Amino acid sequence: MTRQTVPVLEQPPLTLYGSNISYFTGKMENYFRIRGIPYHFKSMQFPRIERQLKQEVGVSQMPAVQLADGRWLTDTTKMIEWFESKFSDNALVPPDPHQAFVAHLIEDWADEWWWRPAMHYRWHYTEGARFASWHLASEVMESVGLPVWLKRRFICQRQRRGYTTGDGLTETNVPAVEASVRRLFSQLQNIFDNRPYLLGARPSLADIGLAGPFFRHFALDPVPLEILRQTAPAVLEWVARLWNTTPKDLQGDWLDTLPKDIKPLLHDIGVSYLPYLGANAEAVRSGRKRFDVQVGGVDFKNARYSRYRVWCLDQLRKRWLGLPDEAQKMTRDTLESVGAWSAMWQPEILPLLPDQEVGLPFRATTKMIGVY
Ligand SMILES: N[C@@H](CCC(=O)N[C@@H](CS)C(=O)NCC(=O)O)C(=O)O
Repeated sequence: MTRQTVPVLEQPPLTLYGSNISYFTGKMENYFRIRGIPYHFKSMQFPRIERQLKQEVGVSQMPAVQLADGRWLTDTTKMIEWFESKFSDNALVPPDPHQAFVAHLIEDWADEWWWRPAMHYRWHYTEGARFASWHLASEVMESVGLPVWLKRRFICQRQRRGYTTGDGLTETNVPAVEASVRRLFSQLQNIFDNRPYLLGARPSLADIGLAGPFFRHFALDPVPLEILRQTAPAVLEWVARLWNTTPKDLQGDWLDTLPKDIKPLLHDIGVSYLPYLGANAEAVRSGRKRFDVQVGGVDFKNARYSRYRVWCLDQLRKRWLGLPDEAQKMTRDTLESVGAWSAMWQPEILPLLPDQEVGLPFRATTKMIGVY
């Protein structure tokens, strides 16, 4: 059978499979809306879909996209990059390569670093766990013929074991993790009090990345939502603004230079996220599936390894290496000024698998975290 040659953006609506309370499904929906790419949303049905996803894209994770021509895609970062390659305007990345690097860095940090705290707020507090377990039991496990209470119990245990208490969180470090979330809220409040999007009067990949933790977690789950209402209403406004952003909003101005209020975010990336990525890479290199790491004043115990995040660090390095000379220097100066430079280069050699993730967005080698 020959493939259709209709350009992908002119094809009938694609199908987005996921859950409508999922981090990465929400990120992808924000992207599609901003770009005006029509899609149908369908809730994944577990466990049935797992086999199909492994067959079609290599791993079982959400979201997954099926194009009208039948092809399947996965991984929000690489899917967005792929869809962006079909547009000629490069509208979601600032033209200044230094700011463009920062946009990609923030997207990566939003995807990988805020996942654990987002899962914590959902699954640690009774209000969050009740709401989300009921929702998932009736949404993505609808077709499982078990009592709802049993499905809810299974879901709570699975998520905690995989992503919260089973991924480095302890009674002792939870206060510091929650303090880091409040700090993020206040840094973003400061930014969105002054302008509509992170890097100017128009959305960038940085905003789309942060839609992951915010749209379907911090601004939805009862406990962080109340903190946002009380301490960071401009962030709530931004969440709604982003959801209401359409292609006509891609005309606004970028900022001439990187604004000062972005620096505290970069500082936190430098003291927490990048050293964590380095420690994870060390754990993978030495074959450890669990590791302890102290970053940004938080002591994580028995965090799960992630091969995918080794690749994320490699992607960041490659992106910096691909910058023009002047932008390399400027970016290095910025990262040095906030203590985020040297951490990006440790360890020197990264333990990647052969051809790791080269097939994305059509085929993934690894899941985000080494569990399930
Ligand atoms: N890097 C992937 C991560 C996707 C991901 O991990 N999604 C979560 C749900 S929001 C998931 O499917 N987890 C797998 C599981 O729990 O088995 C992306 O950007 O799409």
